[in-house]
Amino acid sequence: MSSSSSAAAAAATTTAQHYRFFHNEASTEETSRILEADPKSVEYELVYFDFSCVAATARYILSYGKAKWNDQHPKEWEDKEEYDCPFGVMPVLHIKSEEGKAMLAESVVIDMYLAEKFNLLGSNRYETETIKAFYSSIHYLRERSQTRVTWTFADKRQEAFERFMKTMVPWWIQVHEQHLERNGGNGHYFGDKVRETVLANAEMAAWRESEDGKRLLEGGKKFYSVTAFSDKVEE
Ligand SMILES: N[C@@H](CCC(=O)N[C@@H](CS)C(=O)NCC(=O)O)C(=O)O
Repeated sequence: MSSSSSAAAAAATTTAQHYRFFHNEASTEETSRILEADPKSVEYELVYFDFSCVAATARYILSYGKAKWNDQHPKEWEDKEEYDCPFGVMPVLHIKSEEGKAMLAESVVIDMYLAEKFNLLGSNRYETETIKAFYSSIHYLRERSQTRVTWTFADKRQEAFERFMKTMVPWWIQVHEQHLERNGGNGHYFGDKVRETVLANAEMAAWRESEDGKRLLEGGKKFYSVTAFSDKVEE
């Protein structure tokens, strides 16, 4: 091996050691049993920043499901916690049972997992896959707004925002309104089994109104204020 390729290999090993892998001491079957356990028999720990954003849905579902859960906010992200995540980003969900601990990464996976655990993913395979499709389409709009508007060059942000609002958003709304109408205009995308709306759900409303819920929402506003149009940046 040449000295440059051995240096590259050493660097790759160092980087790899920084990130947590999905493998643990337990077998995949043992870990899977933790994931399959009754949600009432486990405790959840959601690791994410001190604001809402991509962890918001998971927190709502955990509240909805009256789960035993807590929020963990990394305090020394740059130095350490980053490396406790498989991909160096959060959220990460820990599921703790008497049998041990399992970890899930990626918000989409966490949200789907929790939705299924708390019976929010329909009652047959077709409903499940359709609900997932709506979720993905909503995620797509969020992802596009983040990459095209929020985290673009500061001097291009206003233009990017106007373009996004004039083209992408009306198109997306039109498509989704068609789905809502096609479902009979009952306020739901698909089916009519769950008639209560998110904000009318007592557990989710309580979470939203709690000190923690309000603090996390405010945290998001503060965090994203750095992406305000330059003449409106809050000091
Ligand atoms: N694909 C990931 C993306 C998550 C993500 O972007 N997380 C950001 C916060 S919103 C993060 O952890 N950033 C850490 C960093 O950039 O150092 C998911 O959906 O879970």
